[in-house]
Amino acid sequence: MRLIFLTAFFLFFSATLFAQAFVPNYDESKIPPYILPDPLVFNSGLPVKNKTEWEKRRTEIFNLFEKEVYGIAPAGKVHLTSVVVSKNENACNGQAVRTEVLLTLQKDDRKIDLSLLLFLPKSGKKVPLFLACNFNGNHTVSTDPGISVTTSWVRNNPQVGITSNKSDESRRGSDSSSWPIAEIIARGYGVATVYYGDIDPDFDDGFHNGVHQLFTGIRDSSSWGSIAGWAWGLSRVMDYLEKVKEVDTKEVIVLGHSRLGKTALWAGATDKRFAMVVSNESGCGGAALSKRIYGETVERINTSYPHWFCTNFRKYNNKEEDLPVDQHELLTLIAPRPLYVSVAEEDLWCDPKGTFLSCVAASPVYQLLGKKGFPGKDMPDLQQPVLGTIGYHIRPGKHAINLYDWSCFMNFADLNFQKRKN
Ligand code: GTR
Repeated sequence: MRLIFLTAFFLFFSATLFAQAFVPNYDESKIPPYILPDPLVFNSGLPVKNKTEWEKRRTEIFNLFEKEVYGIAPAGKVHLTSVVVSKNENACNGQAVRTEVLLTLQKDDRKIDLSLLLFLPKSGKKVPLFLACNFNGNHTVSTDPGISVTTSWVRNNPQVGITSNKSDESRRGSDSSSWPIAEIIARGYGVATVYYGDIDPDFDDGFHNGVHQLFTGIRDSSSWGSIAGWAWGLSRVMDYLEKVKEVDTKEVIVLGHSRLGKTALWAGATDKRFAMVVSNESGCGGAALSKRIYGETVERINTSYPHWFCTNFRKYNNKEEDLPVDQHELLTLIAPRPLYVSVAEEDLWCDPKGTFLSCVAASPVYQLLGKKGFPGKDMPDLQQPVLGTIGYHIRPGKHAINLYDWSCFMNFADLNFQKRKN
């Protein structure tokens, strides 16, 4: 009897373990045959023939992404107030003005605060600006001692001494290699950043904190997840930037790395005020094609991060073939605006090739809209950026955002904003 019990227990235990073990596919020959939905064919099967028809088709694609992937953000408006908290007139060796602004978003009797950090070159002109969330708090992006240490929830990281979900002074400047602020300023761009945890803390709490708490409606399977929340927060920052006289609001670039690269894409899709989008190593649920089933999969991302997407997205766990959209169509939602997508050679989890193929498959929409789109059909060599209306590079190294990446983003922005002025 005992033996039977022990055997049954062993079998159950190993089956559970087996079910949990996830082995990502990194073998191109094991990619299943797949058909990508055509962004230029209506759900009815009819072709999209011109710009006017594209706007209707865009709405179809947008609705699918809202309902099935990221979730629908509530339509209600919030009241925005701002207070300047600190200013350094001599940031970046006197080249920039650094400001911290406390933004309060209020809806009825509920409110949340976002701390916005802004660096603007002292050019005396309206400047183009990169707007991006940061991962660990504003004080981590620069060594400037005047930047407030975030008091918001942060993920524990015992290796660097964070054990009670609070950051501290020791983390000041710890992410500065991802934020080459002096170089960005020297090239004439401003930078604005907000800690993504201010917008929505990155853990699954059933959507009681962050921006979700501002709206009290009943949630369903297509309600917004955290990525949609972060993107919505970036739009509220844009509401504020529209009032900053030094910022050229026709040249605001929304940028993000990794989960925040997914966020930047969704922000660009939901808010056409973003004149350009940059998405670095955004992978699954970002710029990489899901139907290739290479690296991170839909099931895997929904399991590790159940709060990032709407619950409808879980219908496609291990059923990528049933997805009514794929991520190249997310890119088409940004057309005709310039879009730059970048990857790293060793970051296979993010599927660099699937990201490239996504750019290729988005290109016909740009072309229909009279833009160059994505030139070429072969993966470029390392550090050979492709520069169409969609730009792309692959660089050596791992999952990160560094000075090389930023230099490419600025080259691409220079090019496109120049074209706009000519
Ligand atoms: C990973 C996740 C990726 C990517 C990354 C990040 O763990 O699987 O989708 O978003 O995190 O944001 O750093």
